[in-house]
Amino acid sequence: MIRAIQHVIWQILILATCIASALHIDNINHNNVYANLTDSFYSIAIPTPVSNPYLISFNTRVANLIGIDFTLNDTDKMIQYFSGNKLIPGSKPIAMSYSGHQFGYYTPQLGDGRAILLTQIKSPNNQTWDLHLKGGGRTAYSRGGDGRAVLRSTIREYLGSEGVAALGIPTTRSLCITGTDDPVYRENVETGAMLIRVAPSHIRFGSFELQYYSKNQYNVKVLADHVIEEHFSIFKNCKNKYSLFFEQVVRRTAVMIADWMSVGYENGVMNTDNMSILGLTIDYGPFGFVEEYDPDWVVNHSDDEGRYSLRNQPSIGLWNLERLSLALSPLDHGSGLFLKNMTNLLADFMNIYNEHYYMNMNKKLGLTIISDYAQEDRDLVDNLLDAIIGVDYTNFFRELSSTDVFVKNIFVKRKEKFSTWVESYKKRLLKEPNSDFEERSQRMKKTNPKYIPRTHAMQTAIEAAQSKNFSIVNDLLNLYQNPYDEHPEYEEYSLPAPKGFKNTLTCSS
Ligand SMILES: *[C@@H]1O[C@H](CO)[C@@H](O)[C@H](O)[C@H]1NC(C)=O
Ligand SMILES: *[C@@H]1O[C@H](CO)[C@@H](O)[C@H](O)[C@H]1NC(C)=O
Ligand SMILES: *[C@@H]1O[C@H](CO)[C@@H](O)[C@H](O)[C@H]1NC(C)=O
Ligand SMILES: *[C@@H]1O[C@H](CO)[C@@H](O)[C@H](O)[C@H]1NC(C)=O
Ligand SMILES: *[C@@H]1O[C@H](CO)[C@@H](O)[C@H](O)[C@H]1NC(C)=O
Ligand SMILES: *[C@@H]1O[C@H](CO)[C@@H](O)[C@H](O)[C@H]1NC(C)=O
Ligand SMILES: CC(=O)N[C@H]1CO[C@H](CO)[C@@H](O)[C@@H]1O
Repeated sequence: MIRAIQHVIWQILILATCIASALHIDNINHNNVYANLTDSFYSIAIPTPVSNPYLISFNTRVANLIGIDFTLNDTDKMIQYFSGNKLIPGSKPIAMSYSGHQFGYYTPQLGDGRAILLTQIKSPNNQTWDLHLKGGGRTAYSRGGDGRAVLRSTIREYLGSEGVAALGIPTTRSLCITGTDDPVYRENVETGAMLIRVAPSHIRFGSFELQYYSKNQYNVKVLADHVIEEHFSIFKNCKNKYSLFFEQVVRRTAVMIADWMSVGYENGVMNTDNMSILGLTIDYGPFGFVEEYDPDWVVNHSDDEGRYSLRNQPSIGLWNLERLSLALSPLDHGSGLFLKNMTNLLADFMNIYNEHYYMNMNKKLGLTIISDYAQEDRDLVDNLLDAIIGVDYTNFFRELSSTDVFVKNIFVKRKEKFSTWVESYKKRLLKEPNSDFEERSQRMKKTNPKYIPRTHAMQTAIEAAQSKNFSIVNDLLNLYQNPYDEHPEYEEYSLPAPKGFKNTLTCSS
């Protein structure tokens, strides 16, 4: 009887937590399930304090997403927690271990060299979130590095990940940036900063590879079971759970890359340790959005062979999934059936990719009747991309959304190819239930963004932030979080890089 009453009270309490929209940081529900694995999967890592940390930008959208609340009074506390100077009571900070294929070659020991998983929390709606501190100092995997991050790369990740999220693409998120005046020594002396990265999990393909190549087959199973339990729990009692899990990874990876390709996003470092097991865009390094459209564009100037060029992303995604399937092969237990299933699932990757990619692209063209396999609709996309080589990718589609192309010209370099395309577009639109331009334009403006994180615009924000003016960082955050709105007062940030803008991305971050 008493137990029953207790149960009711407990239920009411839980209900109250659900109604309360957010938890105060000190009352957060920690849910350190990853740290509950054995230390083959991580090393304990305590952040190294910095002097006089200050807040650079705070993203309330992500705070709401993960259900934590800060009253203004708590700014100081928040800065202490999120710079790594103090630990949120109940945290279990660790650096995750992994290995991976870098530029095609296996590297045995990688791991979080400048990131620390501070804690995992459970939001009021029961979703688990990793709070990852980037730039928090040395870990067991830092090798020669200092474990710090520079303001420059931190702002790029903050704005980049929020922009990618707002375009509807699965990605890790960014909660806030804090700064310090402690110098960080790179090629030059730079300003240091700390980023709080947030995701349901930071487990990578490389997390599995590390166990596989250390010949620890049991741990491959432990990690797979962990991921299934935490992220694919509907499969956990199925006999073929590993096949179902692998199918999800294949599908999510294909969809993520199709999304990248339709907005012209280039990841830049698709090493297997930079691939999320949940199909999230992760590790914003030399990433970028193509401006003058060129399928062979390579954002990393030192990637001479163009391994990670725009057009190579789908095939590299598949190559990475093949490496993952090898790492998962011990789960087969000798029957050959799981291996066979993985082979079949990999064989389906390009179909899933193409289906999703052409669906996205057909939407960008304002089509509503979308048939995955209509060759005519795929040709319409391919022929257009061939015609717009050399013009700004994002602005072209935005212009196509606002200009009636049958009435007024849009500037392209390949005029003849484009006018042939316009004729085929006109013909295709006749099949739509409504060929009215205004109606199509409204729809297209909700799928063709005006504002995407452009390297030169972010550079402006970085330079201002280096002189302690954070207003442009916050302005750009707002623009990239609302990429389909006009914001006429910010027009300049929708423009391509000015002639002569030198992309000064370097390897150091
Ligand atoms: C960690 O493992 C212990 C022992 O199995 C268990 O009691 C506890 O609930 C686990 N914690 C989490 C957060 O899963
Ligand atoms: C916030 O600070 C003000 C003044 O310092 C104080 O009066 C108020 O009670 C504080 N509020 C909370 C929620 O702590
Ligand atoms: C959260 O999980 C608890 C138990 O695990 C459950 O009782 C509760 O209904 C869940 N709340 C929501 C909002 O899903
Ligand atoms: C392989 O896939 C088939 C078809 O989906 C399924 O019935 C079978 O259980 C899977 N086998 C394994 C070992 O996962
Ligand atoms: C760019 O590519 C080069 C050559 O493959 C590689 O060594 C370097 O690490 C890459 N840069 C970044 C920032 O990933
Ligand atoms: C910060 O930069 C913005 C944009 O350039 C400018 O309008 C503002 O006045 C600057 N703020 C300060 C305090 O200098
Ligand atoms: C941006 C980023 O974090 N990229 C990482 C990708 O993986 C390589 C190792 O393969 C790291 O060195 C990069 O830092």
